[in-house]
Amino acid sequence: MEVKNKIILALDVQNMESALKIVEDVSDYLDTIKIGYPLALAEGLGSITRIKKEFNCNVIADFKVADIPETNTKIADLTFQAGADALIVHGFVGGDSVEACLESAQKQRKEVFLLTEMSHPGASRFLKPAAEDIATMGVEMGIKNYVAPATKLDRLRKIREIVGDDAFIISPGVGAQGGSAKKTLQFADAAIVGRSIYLSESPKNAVKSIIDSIKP
Ligand code: NUP
Repeated sequence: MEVKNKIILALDVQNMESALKIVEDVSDYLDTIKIGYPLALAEGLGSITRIKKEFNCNVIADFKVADIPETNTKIADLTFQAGADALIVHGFVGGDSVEACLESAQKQRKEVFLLTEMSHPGASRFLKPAAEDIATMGVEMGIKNYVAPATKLDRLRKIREIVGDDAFIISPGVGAQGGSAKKTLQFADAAIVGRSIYLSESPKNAVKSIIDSIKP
């Protein structure tokens, strides 16, 4: 996936009107939007369809899919049918559950992002010990896209080492969670930024200043 300016907007607002306003405001600078539960549960899967249609942007559905394979297939099919280009899937549930999402993606020519370790402090207890194994599983399964944390650069670097330079890593935790875009992009291909953009009085200016901050 090509991500303009290496920044992905996490659009975690809870109504369509503000979602559309924010995307419109940043659309000269960003072309990749991550939509997760806050917007999809508030406004339905149609929020993905509408944003994709109105802005012709890449949409990554962040549903952190983590169920048995049969249920994962249904979730993935519905999400891709709604227009999402990619789906974020948890790795800790195991290869069969991830494979179900990959098969759904392949049928519809879409992509899967494998979530390895998470960015919040609580992830250190259960996910950290498993994260390297999850990344290794992803490599064995031929997965190209990964999610790894911007708040833990040593962990992000380790996951990059495992998945290799050809893999595509997107990294949440920049801004509100304390991560730096510039440092993150030493190891990741794109940074995911939510609150620092959508809570700003001017989302466009917030994006511009992040873009400035990552210039060499
Ligand atoms: O490990 C993760 N951490 C994380 O913050 C995996 C994620 N998918 N996210 C998501 O990234 C989170 O749900 C939110 O949508 C976004 C970060 O938003 P913010 O902290 O920049 O507001």
